[in-house]
Amino acid sequence: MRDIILIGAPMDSGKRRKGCLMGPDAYRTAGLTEALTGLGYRVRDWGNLAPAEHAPDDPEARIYKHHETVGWTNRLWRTGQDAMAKGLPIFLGGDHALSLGSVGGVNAYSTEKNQPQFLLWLDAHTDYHTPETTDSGNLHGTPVGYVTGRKGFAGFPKIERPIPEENVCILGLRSVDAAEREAMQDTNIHAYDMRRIDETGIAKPLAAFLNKVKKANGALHVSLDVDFLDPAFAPAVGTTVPGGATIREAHLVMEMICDSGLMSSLDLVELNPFLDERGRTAQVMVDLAASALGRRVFDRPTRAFS
Ligand code: Z70
Ligand code: MN
Ligand code: MN
Ligand code: MN
Repeated sequence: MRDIILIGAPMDSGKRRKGCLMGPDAYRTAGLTEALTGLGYRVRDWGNLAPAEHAPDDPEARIYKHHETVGWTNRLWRTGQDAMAKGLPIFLGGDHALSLGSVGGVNAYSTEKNQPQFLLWLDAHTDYHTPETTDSGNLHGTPVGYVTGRKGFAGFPKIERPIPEENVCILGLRSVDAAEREAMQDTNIHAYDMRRIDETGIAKPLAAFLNKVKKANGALHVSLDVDFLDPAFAPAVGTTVPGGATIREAHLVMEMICDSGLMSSLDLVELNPFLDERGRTAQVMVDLAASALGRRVFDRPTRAFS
C-alpha cells in the first residue's frame, strides 16, 4: 500500500507579503493527518523542509529573493522525486513558488518512468510569467511558465522534459496580467476563466481534462491555490480576488478528481494563517484535500488509490 507523504514547505520567498511560512503548521493544526488517517490511509509526515544552500539575495534586485527561491526549488525537487517513489506527496505551502520545485520534481519522476505528466492548476491567476516578464518581481507568479518550458529561468534547474501545454488545465481565472494573456494566447493550455465556468459549469471542462489524463495513462499533479476560492469563504490569502469558486464548486472538483483515481501529487498553497479568521481557511483547505482523497457525505469513503 502506498502512503500519503506530507511535505512541509514553509516558504515565503515567492512574494513580498509575509505569512505563508506558517501554512504547514496551520494545516497540521486543522487536523490534516487525522482527516486522512480517518479515510484509511497511512500518513507519513516528513516535517518541514529548509531551502538548499543558495547564494545571498540582493534586497534591491528586481526579482524578489531569487536565490532563496532557487534553494527551495532544488530542495523540493529532490524531495518530491523521492516521495513519488514511496507514495502520494502533499506539498504544504508556503507560497505558490513552491510549485517550481514540487512540479519540477514530480515531472522529473514521471519523465524517468516514461509516463506523461499532466497539471491541473486551480487558481485565480495563470502564474504564467517568467522572471523576464513579471512586473511585480514575485516568483509565485511564474511556476506554470517554468514547468511548461518557457525561457528566462536562469539559475533554476533545467527541466529535461517540460510539461506539454496541452497537458495543462487552469480553472478559476479572474486575474491575468497583460504579458501573461499575450503569451497564453499562442499556447495550447486549457484555460477557463470564471465567466466560462459560470456559463458551462465547472464539471464539464474538468471532466474533459480528466478524460485526457486517463486516455494517456498520465500522472496528474493538482495545485490548489487558496485564491481559487472566493475570499468570502477563504479570507487567509495575500491576494484576494473577488468572484472565485464557491465551496460547492471546489468540493465538486475535488470529488471528481478522487473518483478519477488519477491524482498522483498535490500542492496546497498560498495559505497565509496570519490573515485567517479562527482557522477557517486552513480548515476549508484540509476539507478539500480530504474530498480529493475520498471523504464523502453519504457513501462510504472511496479510496483515491491503494
Ligand atoms: C501577478 C504577479 C499571483 C498568486 C498572485 C499575481 C501573481 N500576476 N499568484 N497570487 N498565487 O505578481 O505576477
Ligand atoms: Mn541572481
Ligand atoms: Mn497561484
Ligand atoms: Mn493565485
